[in-house]
Amino acid sequence: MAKRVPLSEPQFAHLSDRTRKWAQGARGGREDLTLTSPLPPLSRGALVGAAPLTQEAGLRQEAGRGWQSSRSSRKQLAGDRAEATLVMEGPPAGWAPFHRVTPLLESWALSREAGTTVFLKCENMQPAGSFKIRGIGHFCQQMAKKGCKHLVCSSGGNAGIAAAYSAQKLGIPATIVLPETATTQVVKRLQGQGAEVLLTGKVWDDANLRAQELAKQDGWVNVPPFDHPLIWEGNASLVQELQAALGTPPGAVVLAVGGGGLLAGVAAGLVEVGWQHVPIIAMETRGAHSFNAAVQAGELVTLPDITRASFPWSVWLQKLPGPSAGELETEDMKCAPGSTSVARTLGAKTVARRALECTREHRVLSEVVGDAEAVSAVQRFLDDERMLVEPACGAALASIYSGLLGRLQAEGRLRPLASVVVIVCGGNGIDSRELQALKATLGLS
Ligand code: PLV
Repeated sequence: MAKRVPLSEPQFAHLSDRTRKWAQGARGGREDLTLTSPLPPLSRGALVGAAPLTQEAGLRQEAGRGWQSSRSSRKQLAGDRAEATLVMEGPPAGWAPFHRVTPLLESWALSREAGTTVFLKCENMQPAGSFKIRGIGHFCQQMAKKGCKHLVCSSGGNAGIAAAYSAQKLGIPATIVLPETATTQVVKRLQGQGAEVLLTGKVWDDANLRAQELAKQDGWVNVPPFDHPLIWEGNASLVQELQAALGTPPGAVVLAVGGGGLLAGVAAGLVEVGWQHVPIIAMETRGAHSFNAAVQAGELVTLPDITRASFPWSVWLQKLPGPSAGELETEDMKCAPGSTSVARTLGAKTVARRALECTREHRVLSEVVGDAEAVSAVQRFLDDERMLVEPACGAALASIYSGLLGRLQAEGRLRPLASVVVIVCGGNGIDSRELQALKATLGLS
């Protein structure tokens, strides 16, 4: 066990109000908080209170520049005479997180569109091109510590790039399993990062089965793109950065949902920073709307397919278990004949159970937009902000460009918003030619 050191005055000063109150309620003050290892100077970081969901977690240091937090911090409480011992076992020196603190930009163009202040959390600026590096980088570091010899990750693209990037940093070989619909630029990028690339099946779920098989080999570890507590923990760092940048809570957070790892991480992060009252607007494209289907059904739903080339008339639902597909189909879930969801990286047929649970603990508005709205949002965002993102991210941006945010407020489903944060989740599966092709397919000029 490492040596215990008391928190320094500046470190104590960096505690959030909530955590300071907790510490004082527990024993009284700074002297009672001890650390097993000295913290490096807190340049930007703040110690923040733990989520009630993860009481074990005790305190956690924000992932500021250069130092990732107390993954196994813990507080020991003994009835009324609560004794607080903070045990911080940060990763060894040199194990800085792989993700960056991303800019939070106020967007003039989107604010004008939304009629309220819109902040863009620019996850497209992460080294691996999307927010995925937060959870996956954290997961891979933890696995490397446990002696993992080979990482395998099934992905729609971005999770794979994050896993390959992490593997390269850790010096561990990686195999990335993608559906056959993966774009060539994603495959090339992965190969360029030294990963072995396998193409299997039509959608992510097919690739996932293959990855699970491969992971049975000795020393291999499967990197789940969205369904694991470490992934949510890593993704939660995004909210800690929002708190550090904004200070006060935004009116709402808008994000895209694929398998629900971003949603689960953001929900946990909001609780951690005491912003659990902030609603989340969860966006999907029609045809990749497994979260919306689950919310409507009140339980997990498996979509039989993601793209609808072979399901031209409706999204047939295969509910597990329960009423027949027809009974569950709503107007919202129907899609135009022959249309195809282009948000490939939102294509998980079933969301993580945790994503659905979040709706019971948190105010989550599940909304679905069409492909054309997502792609048109990509184009408008490119023109407005000069940033090119995937249709998966376009789904989140469409909440503003399609007027959805205004409608939710007009219908009274959302209070009038003083500000909103849109998570620009990024994405690598796009370039100017791909955008042109998508627009042509969807009949957008
Ligand atoms: N994409 C995953 C899952 O695909 C992947 O393998 O890349 N925005 C972007 C740009 C994404 O790449 C993803 C997930 C999401 C949003 C949704 O995140 P999630 O899965 O955590 O809800 C099948």
